Amino acid sequence: MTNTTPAQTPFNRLLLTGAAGGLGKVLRETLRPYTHILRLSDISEMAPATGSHEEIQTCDLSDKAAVHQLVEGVDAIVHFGGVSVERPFEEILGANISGTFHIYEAARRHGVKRVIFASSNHVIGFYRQDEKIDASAAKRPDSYYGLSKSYGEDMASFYFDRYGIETVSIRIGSSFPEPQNRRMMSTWLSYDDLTQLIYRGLTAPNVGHTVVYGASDNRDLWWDNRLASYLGYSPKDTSEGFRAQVEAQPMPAANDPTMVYQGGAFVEAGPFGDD
Ligand code: NAI
Ligand code: 15L
Repeated sequence: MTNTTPAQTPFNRLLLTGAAGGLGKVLRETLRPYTHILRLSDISEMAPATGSHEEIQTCDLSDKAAVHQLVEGVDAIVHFGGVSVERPFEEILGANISGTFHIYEAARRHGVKRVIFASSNHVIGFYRQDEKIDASAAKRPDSYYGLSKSYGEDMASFYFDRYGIETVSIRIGSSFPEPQNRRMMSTWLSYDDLTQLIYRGLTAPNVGHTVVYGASDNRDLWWDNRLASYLGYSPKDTSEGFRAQVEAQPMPAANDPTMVYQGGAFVEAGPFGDD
C-alpha cells in the first residue's frame, strides 16, 4: 500500500458497514490511515473500540431510522454490510435492498457525497468464463443475491443523477486470504488490492457512478477495467503464487458451473420455498 499512503489524512469520519464480517474486520485495520475516526457498524457483535479513532454503532440496515442516525456526521460511506451469499429472497430484501436504499436516503439527508458500494461479480455471474466483459456489458445476475447487488448499482446511478451523490461500485470477485479453487484463480482480489481500490474510489475526483471490477492482477482475467482507468487502480498482487496448490485439487467436470460460469456455483443455487 506504499503508493496510496496519504500525505494528509483525507477524511475526518468514515463509516464502514459490515464491520463484523470477513472483509469488515480487514478493512477496520487497513482503512485506518485514511480517516481520523472510523465509525464501525454491523448487526452482529463487533470487537470493542480500540481507541478514540474508532466508534462502534450496532445497526440493522433494514431499520431506516437507525441507518439515518448511523450516517449522521460522516464524510463518506464504505458500504459492505448485508447478506453476502445466496439466500431466500425475503432475507436479501431487508438487508441488501432496503438496507442500501436506507444508506442512500440517509446520505442524501445528511449531505454525504461519496459512497463505496460492495457490489459483486454475481451481478454478471451468468456470463461464461470464456467471455471477456467490461463495465458496459449488460447485467446478467445469477441469484437473488446478484439481483440485490444489481439493484444497488442502479440505486447508486439514480442517486448520482438525481442528487449528485457519487459512488464507486466495486464488483468484487473473490476477496479472501487466498484463492480457494480454480475459478478464484481468475476472480481473486487480495486484501491490499481491495484496500487500494477503496482508497482510489474514495479520493478520485469526479467518479459519478463508476463500476469497477475488483480483481487482482491475475493471469486469466475475465474483466476489463479500462472504462474505470481514471480511478488509477493498479493491482499489486496476483493469484499466480497459489496456482500449484489450487491445481493440485481434483479437476471438476468440464460442465461443472464452477468451470463454466463467471458466477460459479451461484448460478445453480435455489430455488427456495418449494416445499
Ligand atoms: P460477510 O458476510 O462476512 O460480512 C457481511 C456483514 O454484513 C456481516 O458481518 C453481517 O453481520 C452484516 N449484515 C448482514 N445483514 C445485516 C443487516 N441487516 N444489518 C447490518 N449488517 C448486516 O461478507 P464479506 O465477505 O465480508 O463481504 C462484505 C461485503 O462485500 C458484502 O456486501 C458482500 O456481498 C461483498 N462481497 C464480498 C465478496 C468476497 O469475496 N468476500 C465478493 C463480492 C462481494
Ligand atoms: C460474493 O459475492 C460473495 O460475497 C463471496 O462470499 C464469494 O462467494 C464471492 O462472491 C465469489 O464469487 O467468490
